[in-house]
Amino acid sequence: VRLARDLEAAIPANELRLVFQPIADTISLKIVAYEALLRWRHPSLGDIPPDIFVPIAESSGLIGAIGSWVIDEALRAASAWDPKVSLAMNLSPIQFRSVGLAAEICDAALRWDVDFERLELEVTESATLMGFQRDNVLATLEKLRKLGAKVVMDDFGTGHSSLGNLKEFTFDKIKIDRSFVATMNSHASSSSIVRATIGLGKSLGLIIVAEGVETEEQLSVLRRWGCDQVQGFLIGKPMDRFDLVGNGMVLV
Ligand code: G
Ligand code: G
Ligand code: MN
Ligand code: NA
Repeated sequence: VRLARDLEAAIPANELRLVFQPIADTISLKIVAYEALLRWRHPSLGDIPPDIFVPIAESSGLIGAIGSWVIDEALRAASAWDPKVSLAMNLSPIQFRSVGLAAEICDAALRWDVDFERLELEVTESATLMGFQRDNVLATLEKLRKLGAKVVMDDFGTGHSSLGNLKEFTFDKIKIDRSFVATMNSHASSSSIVRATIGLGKSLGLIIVAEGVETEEQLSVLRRWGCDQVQGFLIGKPMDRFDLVGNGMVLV
């Protein structure tokens, strides 16, 4: 209750910010996108991880306002990047309850003059599974896809029925959850899952991203298996938008 109340004040109090984590091409290691990740610095409790406060925002109804802030702020940042670099944003399933979500993303992209082709919308499997809003999710994602945005299945492998979702929804990209990547070199089952997911994604014509890549060894295995893109501490940590300048990505 207390955190929910504090979270309500967080936007006006400027306690929320976005950081941006690079996603690179597996072969060239050139940065192809940044994922916007939300951070909250609580005035007395310090940094609260999104795993804690995003669910609070979802259950308290604050995710609408916070999600709108994220969309605007992320597009503002992306407007200063090399236009070849895409912007990945996380969308909560709750945000799809608003019929205005597609229009909101469109407005922000137009306002900040960012091409729709540069937008990657990350949804988790649970988002696509919730029966009562399946149609909403589908309609909204299709609208945005028609305009050129890419739809990404986030945290692949951790949801309920990954394969059913892949069949029923049109995705452009799959992100293999970092829990599989982390144990790839120690658990044969993880490495089989990663390898099979890459093969499955390729046969469906999807771009495959591995998350949580921390070691050269993981990178070289992912390269060998044909994973398209990589994200993780080896490539780069989430950074403040001003620190992206050092990466040569910021134009203005
Ligand atoms: O940045 P970090 O790895 O701590 O993020 C943890 C989780 O919080 C991730 O699963 C991510 O999807 C989620 N998250 C981060 N930023 C946002 C955001 O802007 N909106 C939503 N809905 N979830 C986010
Ligand atoms: O959207 P998603 O839930 O996947 O968010 C990615 C989260 O994973 C972010 O919170 C980010 O800080 C975290 N993360 C990114 N790269 C790494 C990594 O290489 N190792 C670990 N342990 N966490 C990572
Ligand atoms: Mn994500
Ligand atoms: Na993820």
